Amino acid sequence: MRLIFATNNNHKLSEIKAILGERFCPYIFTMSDIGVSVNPDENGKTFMENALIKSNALYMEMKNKELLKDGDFIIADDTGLCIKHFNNAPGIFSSRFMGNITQKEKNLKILELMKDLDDTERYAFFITKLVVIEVDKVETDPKILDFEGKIDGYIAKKIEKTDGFGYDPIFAVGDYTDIYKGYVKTFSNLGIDIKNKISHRAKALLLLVEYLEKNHKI
Ligand code: ITT
Repeated sequence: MRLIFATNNNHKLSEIKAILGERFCPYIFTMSDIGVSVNPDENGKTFMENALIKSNALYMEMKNKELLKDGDFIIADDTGLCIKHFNNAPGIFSSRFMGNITQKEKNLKILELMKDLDDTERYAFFITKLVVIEVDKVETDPKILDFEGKIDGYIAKKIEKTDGFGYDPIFAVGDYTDIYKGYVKTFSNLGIDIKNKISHRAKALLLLVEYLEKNHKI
């Protein structure tokens, strides 16, 4: 079995490896391990469509180059932060949100736009959609599976720590009542080990693990 991840995001990849842990190490492959590279336009209208675009691009590339093997799983992760106050934006536009500015600038801009909001108006969630193309036998049509992970939280009022990636410094886990306790649990504050136990990505990957175990793939 090979679990081949269709991502160009190294932060994401290192989280995936840490979440799956040592047991899965021998089975995890990156695009560069396989010697291929795809970077399709993520022009779908949903997380599911974008994850399918990415996994299918890698599947087709490997098929055309005759690199597929029986027992391959081609996996894409499409993730986004959805903020209620912005009608669930940035959502599928999480990487393109606010155009060509740095992630730090994006995070600061979001805090600025939300600075007058009441604690109860700061709800947000992270969602990960995994689309998995299961190649049982190279010569037969593959199966398409999908798994989802979601975590509720809120947008913090200030950045205390910048560890992690993307929106980690401003997304806090839990609900706004935690704000009153003075304990803001942003993913950056919690640290990567805790994030990887509870995150949207961890939840989605654990469903994949359950599938692999149930079907005796591992
Ligand atoms: P690939 O499509 O190559 O996997 P990407 O960076 O485009 O990489 P996504 O579309 O899934 O991946 O994610 C969009 C952006 O959302 C990403 O660039 C980060 O800024 C942010 N993001 C994704 N996962 C995150 C996480 O766990 N914590 C914080 N921000 C995250």
